[in-house]
Amino acid sequence: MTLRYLTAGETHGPQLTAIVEGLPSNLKIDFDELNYQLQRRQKGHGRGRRMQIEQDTAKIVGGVRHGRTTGAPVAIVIENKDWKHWTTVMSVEPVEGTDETKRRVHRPRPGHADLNGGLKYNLRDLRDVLERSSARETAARVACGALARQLLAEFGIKIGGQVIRIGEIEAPKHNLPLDEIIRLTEESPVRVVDKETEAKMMAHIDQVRQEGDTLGGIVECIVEGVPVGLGSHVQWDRKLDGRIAQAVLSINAFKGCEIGIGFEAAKLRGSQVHDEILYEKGRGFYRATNRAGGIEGGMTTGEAIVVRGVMKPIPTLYKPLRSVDIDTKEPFTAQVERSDTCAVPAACVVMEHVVAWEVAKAFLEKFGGDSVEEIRANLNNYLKQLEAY
Ligand code: EPS
Repeated sequence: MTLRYLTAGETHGPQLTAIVEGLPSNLKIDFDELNYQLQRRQKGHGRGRRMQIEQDTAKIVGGVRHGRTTGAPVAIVIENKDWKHWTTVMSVEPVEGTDETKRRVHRPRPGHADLNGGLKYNLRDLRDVLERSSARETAARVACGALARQLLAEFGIKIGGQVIRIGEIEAPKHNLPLDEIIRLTEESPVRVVDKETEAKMMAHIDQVRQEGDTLGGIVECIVEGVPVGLGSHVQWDRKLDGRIAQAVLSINAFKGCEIGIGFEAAKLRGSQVHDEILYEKGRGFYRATNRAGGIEGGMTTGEAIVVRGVMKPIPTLYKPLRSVDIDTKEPFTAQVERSDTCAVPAACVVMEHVVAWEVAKAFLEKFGGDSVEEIRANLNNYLKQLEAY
């Protein structure tokens, strides 16, 4: 059985729920680290008032005993603190009341799932769609990814992320080591390493917020310490780059994904793109550069995995866009809703976790065992094989 997870829950419902299956037994769970990752996702300049209400903490209600996984499915619950304001609107039981008291939504917001979801599921209250399509769900995904991250950490695999662009402001290129990137971005409200860029991005967000508009951006995730050979070239759905891209594009509002130099490769020559192969005794094979972003032929090369994702600006705008009422079929300009102006720094944390998940899944496919000890033995055996190659 491969690693898998499901999430359930609505943004203004009582809680988010996740079930993770396929984690080995005897993985020591660091509860503080798990909640630390959830808190990281809540931060960032440009978030709205909702984040002042929520204080995400993961309650594990299955699969962990005395601080260690047992091999059983791990069940996680994250409470929505905002729920107390929505008990009638989000009641599971039928309630009496008007459209107003139930806060029925009949005016689809452009750029959201509202209209497509209403048409597809034959729902005349678009709240049924928007409650689930909300990016609130990414809290549950970060919790699942945080467990994958702890599994990877057990085997020396480390993950970090940084914001590359917010709207018009792009961060300058740098060659800082991953530990430095992690340290510096953690101190930054927009998750960039450079203070000058940070100030420009924050001012840009403030300006755009005043104009009633929103901003997107580009985020990058780096995974270090990955052994060569995760994923496979032999079948389309086993290629790790394809699987990572699927995970990244599944994050709310993500419209693009690239690995390594990605889209830049289109304008360069082959000699400027491919990474030369070198060999050193003790170190083994390695690449002179890492433009491939750690993946060639659908498999890890042993260099760092570098993934970028593009997030579109949040579609809930204070500046109205045209839409059509599903009852009257009359045009209207969208009403004001509470929202974030920019959630790119939070999306960076989400991306780290969905990528961690895919890497952990590929890791378990290669070294799979039912306990951490069995996996370690399999990994060590493989590393010996690589040494002798
Ligand atoms: C979201 C809208 C806002 C965000 C929310 C995602 O929530 P609300 O409608 O309650 O103001 O705050 O993000 C989160 C709650 C979260 O935890 O990230 C949306 O429409 O996607």
